[in-house]
Amino acid sequence: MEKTFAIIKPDAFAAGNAGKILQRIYSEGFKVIGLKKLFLSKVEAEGFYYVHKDRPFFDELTDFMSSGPCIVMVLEAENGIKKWRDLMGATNPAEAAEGTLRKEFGSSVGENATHGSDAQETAAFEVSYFFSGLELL
Ligand code: FUP
Repeated sequence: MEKTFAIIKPDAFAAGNAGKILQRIYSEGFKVIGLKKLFLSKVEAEGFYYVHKDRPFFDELTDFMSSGPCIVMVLEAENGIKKWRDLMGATNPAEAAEGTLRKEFGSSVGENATHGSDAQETAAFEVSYFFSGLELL
């Protein structure tokens, strides 16, 4: 079993799609190990996305991620990192496959409904950025 870190982003939360996304998470066979609602500050969003700090979209991305509440989660499944990224679909919802979360709930490359770790190292950083060990029992 492998853990990954996931976010239901502010666009999806504000649109009332958190329940439908959680339904998909369970029906696809993930175990939800950790879950909480947060309203990130700009500084907290910048710390989370620091790997993108030199990218042209960094300011827009961190403004968006701090624009409203989101749900952060730790998910577990066999091959969980890839499994969750496959369920999310391509970064740009316009390019995401039918049946993926970003296709169904995303509206643009920035406002794309969900986040998922892309590798084991990033998953470890992202889980520990938001959750303590006690929250993952
Ligand atoms: P992903 O791993 O699919 O979330 O995509 P990236 O790591 O490439 O990008 C992280 C986030 O930056 C995306 F979810 C949305 C945002 N982004 C933009 O806003 N504009 C871009 O051109 C690329 C990414």
